[in-house]
Amino acid sequence: MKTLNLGILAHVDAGKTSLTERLLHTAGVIDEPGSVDAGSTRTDTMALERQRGITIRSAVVAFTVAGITVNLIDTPGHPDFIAEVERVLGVLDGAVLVVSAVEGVQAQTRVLARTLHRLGIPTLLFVNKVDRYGADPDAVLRQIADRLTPDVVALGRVVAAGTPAARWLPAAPQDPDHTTRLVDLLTAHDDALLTTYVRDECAVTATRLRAALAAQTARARVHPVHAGSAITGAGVDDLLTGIAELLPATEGDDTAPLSGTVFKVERGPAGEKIAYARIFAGIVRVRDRIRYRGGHEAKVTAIAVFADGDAVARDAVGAGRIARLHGLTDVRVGDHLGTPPARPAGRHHFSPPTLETVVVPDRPADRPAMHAALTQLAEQDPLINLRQDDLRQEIAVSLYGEVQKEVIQATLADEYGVPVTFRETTTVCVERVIGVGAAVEWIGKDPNPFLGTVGLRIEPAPVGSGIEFRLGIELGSMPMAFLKAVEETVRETLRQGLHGWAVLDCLVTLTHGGYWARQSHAHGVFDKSMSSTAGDFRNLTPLVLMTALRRAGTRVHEPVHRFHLDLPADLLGTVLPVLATLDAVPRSATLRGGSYLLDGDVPAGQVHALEQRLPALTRGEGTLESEFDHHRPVRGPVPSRPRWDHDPLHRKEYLLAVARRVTARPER
Ligand SMILES: Nc1nc2c(ncn2[C@@H]2O[C@H](COP(=O)(O)OP(=O)(O)OP(=O)(O)O)[C@@H](O)[C@H]2O)c(=O)[nH]1
Ligand SMILES: [Mg+2]
Repeated sequence: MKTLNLGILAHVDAGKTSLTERLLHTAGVIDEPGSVDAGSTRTDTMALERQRGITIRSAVVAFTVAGITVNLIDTPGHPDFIAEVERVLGVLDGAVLVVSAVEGVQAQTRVLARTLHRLGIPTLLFVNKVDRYGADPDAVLRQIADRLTPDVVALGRVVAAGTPAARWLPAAPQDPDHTTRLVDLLTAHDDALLTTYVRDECAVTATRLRAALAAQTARARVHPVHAGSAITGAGVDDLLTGIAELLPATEGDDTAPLSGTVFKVERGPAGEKIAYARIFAGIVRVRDRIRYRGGHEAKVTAIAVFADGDAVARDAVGAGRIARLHGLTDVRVGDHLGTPPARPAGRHHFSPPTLETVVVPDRPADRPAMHAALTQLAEQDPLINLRQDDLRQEIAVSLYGEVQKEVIQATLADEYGVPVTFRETTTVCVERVIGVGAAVEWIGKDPNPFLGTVGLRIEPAPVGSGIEFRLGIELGSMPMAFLKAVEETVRETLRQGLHGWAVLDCLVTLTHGGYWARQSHAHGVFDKSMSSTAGDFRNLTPLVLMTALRRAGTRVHEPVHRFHLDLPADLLGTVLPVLATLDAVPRSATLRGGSYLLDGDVPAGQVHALEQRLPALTRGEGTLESEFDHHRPVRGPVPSRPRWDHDPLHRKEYLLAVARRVTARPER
């Protein structure tokens, strides 16, 4: 049986969870669609999700349509939970991008559309909420073409938009206008179709066009647009047909070696780990031992797959499917099972968190429990970083925003029984290398306390290029283990630059390398005082690199968000001076109807303040959206971050070795 792993993505509140319910209902899995407002949906199951009416975690439900098993992944739309979207992207065969017919294309819609496009994920668009007052599906379609992609085609139209009686009328296959629109779009990407059409228009039948549409949708070249309402059900049956006919369901190869990806890790009632994995190839059976992440291996103790709205226990799960696997004790989000899949997980698709806060337990005795709980949460959320400072007994988490902070607080209190508060939220800056710097320490030459020669040069690299490590010495001139130790330590060291912030985008070249080969005494005992080890390189590299970095110099940059502010036109004069006090810089202002649309830049650290002031400033009528855009050099005093305990420069071995340096080293 074919499977389609389908993500439902959208800006917050566009109606993803409601649409998921409606699709389950239309597919015949549930008698009555649940309601977000009543807290009765299949996918918003956390207490917090039900209380707040927002999705926090992604969830999987399945139904069958036209002989295809569709695993539907409902994702959260709030930008604070983008990590949840991030990790499902790698397992999708297709997506439905939902756009509200009232609010139109929103900030997160653009972020998601860009990412889906970059990853080449076949995507249908669904213009939802056509029944709501103010819905304007035609205007939204124009916005989609203007702001998301011109390669879209509506497969029908809405009548009585903005009323509860709104309906979706699918275009008739022979409708000449519709045919012209389809031909225009499809021939732009398909020369064979164009040639046939030019020779004989009649040869391009409606069936042929539909097949061409499916083929180009599968290649993510074009995006069919449906519209309707998750609440009244208008247009949802036609969307279901589109999902089955236009998106590429797969039939994986069960006989191939196992290859899968873990995209979600949950804890069961007894605290055991449950991994959600997409199996790309091969088959997993209960009691199979499977390999994942480096050398880890574990036995699968139970398997469940998704079917007809439920998770059902199975003895095995085959290629193409999504399964819940029990028994993989050390598993983490992003782990590959068996052979790594053809589609590499690669870099993160969205920008990393730009805020950070120190978490403080209300009861000091809860510190170990809080630490364990936060570690578990970070495991479930690969974009959350924990930074721990043993000296100060503090732990900090990185954050996307204030809502995520509230969720962490509620989760710690409700699920782990650990009430906490947060210190003030601070901005996470970065450092960029500004010049070229080099340094070298020679083996056996003071003040180098380690048995190794390391020379490094550091220089700036283009924005977004990451940290590149190059060998400026012959590959064979040092054992591989030592080279690896240097490279790994370079990357670790650059997590904290001269001011304590992560250093981005630079090229580091190993210019010198040397070691003393393994030496033994006559009686065969390894003599550490005469033989280089990987540890020497791990300890020496930070010293050399930091000296080189100091010579190169860095500049601290702060994260800047692009904001989109919609406010009543008469208030522009009141709002502009406030923006200035928050260091927000408007880039453009467009008058649309009775309101101004302001686009501009605002430092990430001021977004929350702006959000808080907005209701009072705009009589509650203003709306603000923002997303991370770029880093810019900090103006004014340079913020620095205290160095944390994983800092290689503070490592115990290093301090011990330096101490040893002052005592005599054995003569060679
Ligand atoms: N009138 C109308 N209301 C809708 C429709 N779809 C969703 N809603 C309402 O819009 C609100 C948000 O719906 P959700 O389904 O939770 O939206 P979501 O996209 O899942 O939201 P997040 O997961 O939090 O990003 C709820 O109050 C729904 O009842 C629709 O088609 N018509
Ligand atoms: Mg939702």
